[in-house]
Amino acid sequence: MTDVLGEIKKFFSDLGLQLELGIKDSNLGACTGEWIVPDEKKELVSINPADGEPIASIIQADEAAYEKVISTAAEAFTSWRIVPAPVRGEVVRDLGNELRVFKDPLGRLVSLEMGKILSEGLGEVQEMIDMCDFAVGLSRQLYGPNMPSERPRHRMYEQWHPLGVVGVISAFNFPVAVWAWNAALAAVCGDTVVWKPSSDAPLTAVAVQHICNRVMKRHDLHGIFNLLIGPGRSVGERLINDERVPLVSFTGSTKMGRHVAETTARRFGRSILELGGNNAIIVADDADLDLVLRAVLFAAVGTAGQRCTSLRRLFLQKAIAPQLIERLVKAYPSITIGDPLEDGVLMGPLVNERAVADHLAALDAIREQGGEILCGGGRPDREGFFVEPTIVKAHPDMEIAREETFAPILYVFEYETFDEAVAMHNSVDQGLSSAVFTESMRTAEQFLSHEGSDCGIANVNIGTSGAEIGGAFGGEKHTGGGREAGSDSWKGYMRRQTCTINWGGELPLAQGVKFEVE
Ligand code: UN1
Repeated sequence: MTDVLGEIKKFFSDLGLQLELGIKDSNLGACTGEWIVPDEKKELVSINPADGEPIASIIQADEAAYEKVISTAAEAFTSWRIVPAPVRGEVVRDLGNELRVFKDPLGRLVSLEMGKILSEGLGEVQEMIDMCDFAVGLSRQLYGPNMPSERPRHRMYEQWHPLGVVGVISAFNFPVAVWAWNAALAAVCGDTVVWKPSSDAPLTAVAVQHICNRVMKRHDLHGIFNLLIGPGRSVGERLINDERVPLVSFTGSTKMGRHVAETTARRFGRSILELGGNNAIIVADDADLDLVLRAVLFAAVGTAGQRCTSLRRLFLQKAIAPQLIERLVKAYPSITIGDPLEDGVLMGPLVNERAVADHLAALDAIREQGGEILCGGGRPDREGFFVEPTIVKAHPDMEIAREETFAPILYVFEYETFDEAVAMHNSVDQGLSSAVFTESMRTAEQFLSHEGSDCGIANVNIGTSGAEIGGAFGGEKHTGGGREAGSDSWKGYMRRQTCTINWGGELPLAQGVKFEVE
């Protein structure tokens, strides 16, 4: 453990930051390329969730730092938008290459600070790199279509323009990858980015900002990637209310997302929302149960159940339910829980004490509502914010199973007909990720059809989590409807313009309207 911290400290000091506790002018939370020292020194201590001990502290942004960051980002936009998109792509290429250099220490820092196992910490940095690569290609493909005009000697087409300053409010569970989903796209689209990361993961954000600064310096750029660390109720609130920020991309709870949506909409700003999920797998009686077992373990227990895409509900056809439940209940206790940076550990801690309290409160609700805890349920006797992964035999009337508890709790339901399973599956408020396990083409296609899953993501013989960046990521209903990362998500970061050009000598009106002045 000490070694790992030493290594990470070295990584930070190589970047020019002393990773220490206490108020230090080197540990700052606001940056435009230059770090901003606020007058008011409000400390934020980052805690290692694996032992509850402080790692280092930073000074949070105050109001003056906020102003400096937003005005710099707005100013930088006026010149960044003029840079041709493929040239912007070159800058993002360089960022991806720099992330390759720092993949290992940054991945370790992610694990240290928020508790996901190292393989997932490294995977998260890989997701950032993939996103940069994707954005580089995209920088030559920001296409708009052209349409045949109904009028002679007229031409119609659509083009996409940069939007402005994009606010990115990210969550602790993917502390750096979700920033990259937004930032890499926004940057090639010609926008500038202001990032308010989660207060549970400030150090990873500071590290990423240092990496951005190195790259930006090489290109003699300033104010494209900006950082603002501070509480949601001050920094976040200002950001969502700020008319200079035409788009806010928010990842977090449905409750906060509703507030972000309402606030941005009131000022005719835009929001991209990635909110709660209540993801499920339906297992048909013809499924390959070996595949199911592996998929369920990763989706339900991976990241300690703290992905938006984590598996929370499992619908089992009655005929195969007993044997699958038996195999799951046998497999769960063999999952090694412990320090996420240690080899062989599959599940680290939850992010903080409040998350543990939420897990325990959900267990109380489960017992009250008639759920049967088949395994887990407790809190291991060790330091840090650990809980046991839990399987619950649930029934459709359990209210608690309709909520997203950000913890490794899996609700298992039985069903008879596939239609009944789909109805139960779709009966919750959230609509992020979903999957079916079956060997039947008919069952799989029904699940993927409009009569099937109502989610933004629908998989066959793959778990609910671990999506690739190439697809658009997001969900329906109370998940907020936003789309980030791949496919045509980039359109959310630009403004569309429809252009009609008359190159003839007449002025015909559309729809055959005549308006002749004698
Ligand atoms: C999230 O939990 O907010 O599909 C994002 C996945 C990851 C992203 C999760 N690629 O599980």
